[in-house]
Amino acid sequence: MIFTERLEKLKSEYEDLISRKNEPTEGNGVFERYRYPILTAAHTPLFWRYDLNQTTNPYLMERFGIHATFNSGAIRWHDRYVLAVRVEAADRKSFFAIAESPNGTDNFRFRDRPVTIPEYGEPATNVYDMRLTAHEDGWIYGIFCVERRDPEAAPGDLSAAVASAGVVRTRDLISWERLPDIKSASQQRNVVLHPEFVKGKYALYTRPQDGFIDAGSGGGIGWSLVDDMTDITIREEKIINLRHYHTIKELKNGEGPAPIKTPQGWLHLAHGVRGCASGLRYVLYLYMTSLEDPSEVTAEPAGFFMAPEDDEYTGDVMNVLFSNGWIADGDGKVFIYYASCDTRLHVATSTVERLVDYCLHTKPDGFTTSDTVRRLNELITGNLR
Ligand code: BGC
Ligand code: BMA
Repeated sequence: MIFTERLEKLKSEYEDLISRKNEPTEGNGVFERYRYPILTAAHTPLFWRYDLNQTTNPYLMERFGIHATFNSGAIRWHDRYVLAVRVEAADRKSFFAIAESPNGTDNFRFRDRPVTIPEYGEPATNVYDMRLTAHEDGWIYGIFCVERRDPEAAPGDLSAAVASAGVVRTRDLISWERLPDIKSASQQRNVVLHPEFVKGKYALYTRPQDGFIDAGSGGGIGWSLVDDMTDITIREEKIINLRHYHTIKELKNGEGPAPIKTPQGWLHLAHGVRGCASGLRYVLYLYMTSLEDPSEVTAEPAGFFMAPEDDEYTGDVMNVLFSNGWIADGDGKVFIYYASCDTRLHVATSTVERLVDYCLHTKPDGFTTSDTVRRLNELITGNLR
């Protein structure tokens, strides 16, 4: 009896949560946040977490812990907003699962099963942060981080790991073909495929790094042209968006989702990381590159575009906003899918026009405090005239 009653209660609470209407909050003119996160661990189906058979689970206990739902790739697919979500189980392993919504801001539902990604080589200890790109060659590619323990780690060092980039492709977001991992002289995280051919080649945003955590001499977001997605070796890598002392991206930065094409140039969303007493602080920033040469930066507003606010500060990994998915609709509306603290997934909305206006009319960082004061005074002078 208790079993049946609890199950009914769980089911009705779950349906209420999944079908809850979301609403935008007053924004700063650049974008609007939404009242509720769009996906949390509680949004994963009950039949992922509970054994629903009274004989084998008389106490109706959770048998499989889901810890978090975050950093998701995003794509518009027919009339649906589709996310490839990083779902993390209680055992710290993450995997991908597809969730879809009819309107992009609420009613996201997970498909019945997570995505099965075939292994390539040594089985991965963990996979995460898939970027989805609908390429002009007709395939949808997913590039994600593959993490394995460092085979050269000292016996007592259980943290040393190696990050590389895994590649899958699909035509229907149902069956996924695994392609060889990307070969690169350095470790790689945050590798993203540009949606168009450039000089007849596939173009990749990369993020070379010296160690597993440290970007080290890897100066920032890289750019590399390759011939064939089924056999990628990163040979030449040029750094197109550099890290910089005393900025929001002093320690690390990385491309978010694939850029959006606009009449004024490619619009990019990225994350920047700095160190502070409480650890690493991750924020989001925007920049633009040229249509003729997508590796040439044409605009970059100073500072962050989005940083954690209120509840977004708290979670598994504090002080983190991260995004690897956004969708631009035909009418110019943009849905930015961002996660807070490696815990939950949110949406913010804007338009291509507003984001481009923000990029072109927000002054770049001058790298000194007196330049910041000069920019502020310029604005004040205009307003007080
Ligand atoms: C975590 C990632 C994190 C990375 C670097 C991995 O083990 O799963 O979320 O970005 O370490 O800190
Ligand atoms: C990383 C990313 C994300 C994560 C962030 C904060 O470097 O790749 O997966 O959100 O750290 O933990």
